[in-house]
Amino acid sequence: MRAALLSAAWLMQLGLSLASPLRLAALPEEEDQALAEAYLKKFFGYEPRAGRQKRSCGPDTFQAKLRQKRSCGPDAFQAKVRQMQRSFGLQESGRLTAQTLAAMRRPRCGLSDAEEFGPLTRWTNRTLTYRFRIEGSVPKLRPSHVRKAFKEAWKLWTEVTPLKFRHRARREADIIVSFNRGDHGDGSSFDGRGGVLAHAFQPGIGIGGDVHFDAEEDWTVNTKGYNLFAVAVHEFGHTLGLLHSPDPGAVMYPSYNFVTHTDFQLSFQDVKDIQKMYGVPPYLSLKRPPPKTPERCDPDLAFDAVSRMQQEIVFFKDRFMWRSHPNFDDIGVAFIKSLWADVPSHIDAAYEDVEGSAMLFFKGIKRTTDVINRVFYLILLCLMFFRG
Ligand SMILES: [Ca+2]
Ligand SMILES: [Ca+2]
Ligand SMILES: [Zn+2]
Ligand SMILES: [Zn+2]
Repeated sequence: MRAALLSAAWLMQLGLSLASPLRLAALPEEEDQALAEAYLKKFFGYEPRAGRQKRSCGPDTFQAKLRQKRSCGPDAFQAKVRQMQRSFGLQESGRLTAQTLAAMRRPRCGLSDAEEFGPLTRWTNRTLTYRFRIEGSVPKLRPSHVRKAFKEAWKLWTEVTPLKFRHRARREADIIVSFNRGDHGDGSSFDGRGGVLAHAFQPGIGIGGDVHFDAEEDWTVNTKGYNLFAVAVHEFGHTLGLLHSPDPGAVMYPSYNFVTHTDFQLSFQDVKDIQKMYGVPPYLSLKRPPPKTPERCDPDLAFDAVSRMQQEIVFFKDRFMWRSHPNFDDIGVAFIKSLWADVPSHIDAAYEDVEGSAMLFFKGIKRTTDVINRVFYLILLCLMFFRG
């Protein structure tokens, strides 16, 4: 009985895994190419060949031909794909792999990854003021829920810096947070449901530091739709001056990580980056240390668990899983919670129940000298061995 209390198991039906990013590669190639071109144009400053030819592909000199090849030819497309892959921490192949296309399909922040920001800008004040300006309606969300989500999002940043935020109901403020639709006058139109969810401006006067959320999204305060708190944490990072991070565990990754509220925290990289700009707070009161993202190629990396899942082999470590599919040569990293919201991080074992089309996860077996626990652990291992 005691051993059972120390351990917890999660049984997850595999139907969910069919929504995996790897299936996306089955779509027709032209569709993928069109998606990639539109994406790279929007976020990485890619100029497709047809548009370029009229303007710059004229002179017949060697240098002009070389320039033309670089900016107009397939090399330019591949270079942009590589740049995009670098931004997302993917393998830089320059090819539209399944993982690359999956990353392009994820809802994301509207900030371009190709913009030249120059030196990082930061606020000189340590106390910043913010205010909401709600233009139009925010579907389904009560103003009190909106305020709470924003307050909690600020808190993650103030916990690790000497910064303070003060809410202002009426007077002007450093940071104006608003919900906007379509073209809202700043040259970066919103695109309706999905795609770009929000964008923010770097520190500065006027529009500087302001945050805009696409009012047409299905904003929520839970795991359905798009969690306002999760998106706000990322956008507030930009408001403070942070750029995107290629670390898939970072809040500042270009696409959002939607995990449950209680599991949401800044990563080691986020904290390092923000403290580089603003320093450390007088008292550090973090309940949990900010998690580092494991490096796939770290020679000292030991996985928490490895299991088959249909055709794939899945490697688990901390909050993450890597999925290796026999038909694709790139291995995708994802949060375990992105597929199974109830499965905790740092699991002890996982196995696929082929007959039941389910995955079983185990966590919480204490590896101590406690005999009962050891026996229970062995039972679990045997179960895995014979049924797997
Ligand atoms: Ca949108
Ligand atoms: Ca402002
Ligand atoms: Zn962003
Ligand atoms: Zn805007």
